[in-house]
Amino acid sequence: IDSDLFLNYYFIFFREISQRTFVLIQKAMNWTDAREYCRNHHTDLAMMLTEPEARDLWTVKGPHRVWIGMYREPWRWSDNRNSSFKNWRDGQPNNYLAVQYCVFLNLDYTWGDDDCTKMRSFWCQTGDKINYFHRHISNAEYSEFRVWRRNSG
Ligand SMILES: [Ca+2]
Repeated sequence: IDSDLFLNYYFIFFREISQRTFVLIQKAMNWTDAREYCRNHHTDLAMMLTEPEARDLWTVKGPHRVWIGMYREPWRWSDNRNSSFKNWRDGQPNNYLAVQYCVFLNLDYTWGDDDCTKMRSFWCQTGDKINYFHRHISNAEYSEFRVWRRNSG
């Protein structure tokens, strides 16, 4: 291998943790199709495991009764995580007619359980995912990077 050519093959590696954002999708879909849509176009249906996470949504107004990423049995988030945080409206979940296995968000951000086949708008979330990527760097950039590394400990 020619040494000059060899020295040009440096790569820099990045790890990026993107911030989560909630995205309202104003298309009516059943819960399962809504989840599929979110996974294809974003990350997943919206999940809020703690009150602070739920509050991120309280600053925006969505329509009434929008699917979020919670279902059962037992109650769990779309990616199978569990959380003690719940925000049920009084009297919910009531599993009315024994067909209510999916969760929607009311205008006041409380939750209700409902029939998963009902067609509703839904909240997706995007981000909250670790991305790894790399980029080729020139010999000169590599030298600079080494200096920067040395100076930044
Ligand atoms: Ca209900």
